[in-house]
Amino acid sequence: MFMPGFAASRHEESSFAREVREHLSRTPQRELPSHYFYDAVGTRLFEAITELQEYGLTRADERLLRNHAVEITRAAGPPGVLAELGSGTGRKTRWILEATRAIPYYPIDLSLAALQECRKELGAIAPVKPLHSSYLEGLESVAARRNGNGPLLVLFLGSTIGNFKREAGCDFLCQLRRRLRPGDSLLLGADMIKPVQSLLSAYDDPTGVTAAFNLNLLARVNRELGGNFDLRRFRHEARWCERERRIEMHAVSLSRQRVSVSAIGLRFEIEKGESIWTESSHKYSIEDLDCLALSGGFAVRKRWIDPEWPFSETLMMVRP
Ligand code: AVJ
Repeated sequence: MFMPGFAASRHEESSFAREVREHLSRTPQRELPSHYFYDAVGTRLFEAITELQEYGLTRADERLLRNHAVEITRAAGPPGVLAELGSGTGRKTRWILEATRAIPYYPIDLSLAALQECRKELGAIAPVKPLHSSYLEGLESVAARRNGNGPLLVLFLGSTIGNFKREAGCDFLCQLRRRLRPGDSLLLGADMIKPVQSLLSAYDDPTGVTAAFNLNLLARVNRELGGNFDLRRFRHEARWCERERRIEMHAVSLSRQRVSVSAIGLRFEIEKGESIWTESSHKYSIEDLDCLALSGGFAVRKRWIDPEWPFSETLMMVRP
């Protein structure tokens, strides 16, 4: 297994410190970067979210992949190599792998535990070659090792693209495109625009699982960077931003209070009602996705949409 893991983990730690300092110091809106939600606690809380009645996103993604795996792989080439950005344990990818011959599968993720589980679960279906790295670095390694194995299919599922600001999502697709060649393809999972009330319930469920997921980011800063956030003096809030067509999650301060994060030498005061912005989940229309594909250097080949919870898988081919 290729896992230049330990150097990467140490690197990861210091970038956590750096990014937290930079984001918490932003004015007038303090922020925290959403990709740090997924420590051991956060990963479990996210798994619980995916089981919630109100949060249909992950089930819709899985339904589409399960029901259309054969069609997807056929339309993609069929592929000779599979890579997945942010694979986690690769649970959703089983059907795609079962629909292909035993082609090499490169799951790319920052969680070593998830990659190990992935290899254990899927190793019997295909040769699994975990890459412990960021998305683009991982894709770079895949490109370097693909040999003459035929077209590469890249999976970017779960509407992770939604966490990027629209402009950054577009840049990201261009970066991705640059590491691919004609004949390669990308399967992009994206959550669609839907009635605001159902989105607000999905991101502020009545059992409070999403609230715990959100506040765990403050808890992680406490645990790993010597922060003193008093979690009882913050509340979870999910907001719909109509202009940007996104759900925003915030941790709102319930009183004026002082916060310090000793490992990064940061102290600040936060007002009652002031928030720390922790996540954006952008929602897409069909036109948004067509436009994203085009400006990223891809041509849309085919699209599947779940009727129960509007969610889309868009298969796009690299344009020469
Ligand atoms: C895993 C990024 C797709 O934005 O819906 C779930 C994370 N945040 N509930 C999303 C999340 C709040 C999720 N993604």
